[in-house]
Amino acid sequence: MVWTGWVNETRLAARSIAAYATDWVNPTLRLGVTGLSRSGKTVFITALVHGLLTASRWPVFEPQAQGRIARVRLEPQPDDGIPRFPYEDHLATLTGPREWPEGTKRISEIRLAIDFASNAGFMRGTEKTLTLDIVDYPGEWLLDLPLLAQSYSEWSRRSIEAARRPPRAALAEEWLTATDEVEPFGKGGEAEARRLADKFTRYLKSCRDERVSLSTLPPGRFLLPGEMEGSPALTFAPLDLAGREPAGDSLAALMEKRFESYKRLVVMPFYANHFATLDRQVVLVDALAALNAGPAALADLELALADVLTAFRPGSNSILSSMLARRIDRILFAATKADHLHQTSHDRLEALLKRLTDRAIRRAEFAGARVEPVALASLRATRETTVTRRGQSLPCIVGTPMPGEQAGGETFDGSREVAVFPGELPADPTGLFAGPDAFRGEDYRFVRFLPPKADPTQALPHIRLDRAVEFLIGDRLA
Ligand SMILES: Nc1nc2c(ncn2[C@@H]2O[C@H](COP(=O)(O)OP(=O)(O)O)[C@@H](O)[C@H]2O)c(=O)[nH]1
Ligand SMILES: [Mg+2]
Repeated sequence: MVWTGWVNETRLAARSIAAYATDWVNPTLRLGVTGLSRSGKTVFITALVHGLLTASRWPVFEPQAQGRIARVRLEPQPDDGIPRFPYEDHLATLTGPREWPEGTKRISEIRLAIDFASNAGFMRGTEKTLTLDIVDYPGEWLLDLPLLAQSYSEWSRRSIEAARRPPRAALAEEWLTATDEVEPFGKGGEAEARRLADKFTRYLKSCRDERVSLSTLPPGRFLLPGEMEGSPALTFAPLDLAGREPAGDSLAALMEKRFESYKRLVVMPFYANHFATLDRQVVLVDALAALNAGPAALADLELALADVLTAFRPGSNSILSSMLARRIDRILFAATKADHLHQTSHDRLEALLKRLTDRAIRRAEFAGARVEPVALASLRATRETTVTRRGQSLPCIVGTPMPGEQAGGETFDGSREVAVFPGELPADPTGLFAGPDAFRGEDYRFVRFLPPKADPTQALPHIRLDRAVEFLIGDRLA
């Protein structure tokens, strides 16, 4: 490891002492919202903030249901160096032209102050304020954290091994061929590094394609480079080192140097400045996209969840754990977009997610924080109905499919509502993990809908969002 951690560590320790002192008087909860690109972070945060600001009737969110929340207001965020989450713009886009927000590619933050009446012991009835910071960051960055514990040769070996197996093998072919053609221990130059990095990046991007929908694809900035685009720290790729270590001025040595730069310049700062300050975390999972793509995507999603858990609770003597200023004590895994299913399948989606996280917990030997699964829709785009067809009644959903969406041989133009039979998830998810043929010809394909017609001054439709909020902040409003 090139990086020496103590400068950052002391700073973090100082910060956590300060945080502790102010926490006592004026408690602050920093909630991280993450998930891979398109998992639903922007919509989730918009719906969450809106629900709190408009005091939506959320039966399962106790402080609200008990009428103890006096006032919720937006406040200036604490970190001047981070963009503010553009809540107002997103709400306007969703409810005005009924468009889904544009994808975001970086971190952002928003702060709420919640005035509430305590119901805890001798504090009962006293007015308190909880400051809630919501931090939105790409899940791709989170999946980079395991890199900190890997050397370049180790990472190379793992990446190449994974790329040689289906379903990656077909997508990786061009990059792997190019890799086989270079001499890792020959003198390497910029042009070669760039060529391999380009092909490697293209391969990673194709893995995210919705037909494949794989989840474990570090380095995350290769997918979401942001302001780092084109810099040397992003211009490297794995090489087949055949067990040797990089040395001298070889191509392998150049790649190794850049891999270390990536860790130092990209992964570490994110970890120290943002991640290490979080108290609670919600991880949004597009389990339906994985179902759409098939058993391999589902298996990969499980691996990604295990990596996520390792990031939250690194083993006791790792470099990561020494830097954690706070301990994340609750993690919510949320399967988003449940409104693509009839309610008969909501519990089933939750059961599938539970199964995924249980196995990930075991794989990551994870213990300590409370982990809960929920299937939700932050903004419900459909309602339910029953359609009778040939004497059989089918549980269907009604919504306006987005222009270009297809179902039952029909292509929609985005102008009218239709009822679709979304299919049903199996009652027992076990079968979905039974290997490459696990889906037994079952084709899980879900139509995408426009956001619902909604009045932004009123409560917005959702599924189980209140349960998520209760788990994430309910106990801190006691
Ligand atoms: N039907 C439905 N679609 C959703 C919901 N949340 C997100 N989506 C869809 O998922 C896409 C990605 O959501 P977004 O919040 O932008 O994801 P992000 O990249 O994680 O911020 C949106 O454009 C919508 O098409 C939801 O609650 N219901
Ligand atoms: Mg977003």
